[in-house]
Amino acid sequence: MFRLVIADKNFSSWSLRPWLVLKMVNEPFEEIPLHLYQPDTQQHILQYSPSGKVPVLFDHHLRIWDSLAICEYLAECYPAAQLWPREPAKRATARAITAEMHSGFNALRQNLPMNVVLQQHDTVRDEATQADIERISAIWQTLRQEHQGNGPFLFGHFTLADAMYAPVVLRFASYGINLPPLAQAYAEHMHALPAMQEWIAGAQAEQDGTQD
Ligand SMILES: N[C@@H](CCC(=O)N[C@@H](CS)C(=O)NCC(=O)O)C(=O)O
Repeated sequence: MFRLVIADKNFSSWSLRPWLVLKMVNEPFEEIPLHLYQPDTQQHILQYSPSGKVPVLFDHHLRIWDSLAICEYLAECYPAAQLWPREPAKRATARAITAEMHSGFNALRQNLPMNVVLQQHDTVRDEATQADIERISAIWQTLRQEHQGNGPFLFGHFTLADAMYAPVVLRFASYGINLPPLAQAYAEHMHALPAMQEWIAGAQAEQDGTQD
């Protein structure tokens, strides 16, 4: 059975991505939860992760750190799920927006950090954050326009691109970001997925202190 080391569901956007992929392919896995922002956080993470960051996936003796490397591995483990679109042009676009998320949107990350239980709709946004929001909104709107007929996800069916943007769906909900209609419908669909609801419930339980 896979073991996935993650951090707090309320805060750990990088953990959500591979966690969601495992849920979407219906693969049972053991979850190893760690806590961020504690004096011994780094020490605990280093017991599992050579980079000092989570998530980390264990498949028997194989250890994979970094959310995108884990997602890529899962795409290879589950070819039938088509976690990358089958068609090369679509796959290239999916990889481009995935890379854009993995390596960019720093202003959004810094200024609108994931905090699942937070509802703070009056945040003042600087120019760089607003530009990140507009770019993501345009990505979602354009892809949904193109793939409307093929299903509710960015490329019709669920792909790694949806997983990479899943934390942004939660951020936009927390900070009350307005989106154009197709992008908004996409965000609502993602938010309502049973796996996303499970993650949200986990974040709420952590914050209520009902879960360690
Ligand atoms: N590029 C890494 C980033 C992982 C990352 O920054 N994880 C955060 C939690 S969301 C972390 O481990 N922080 C702990 C620390 O820096 O002490 C990935 O994609 O997995």
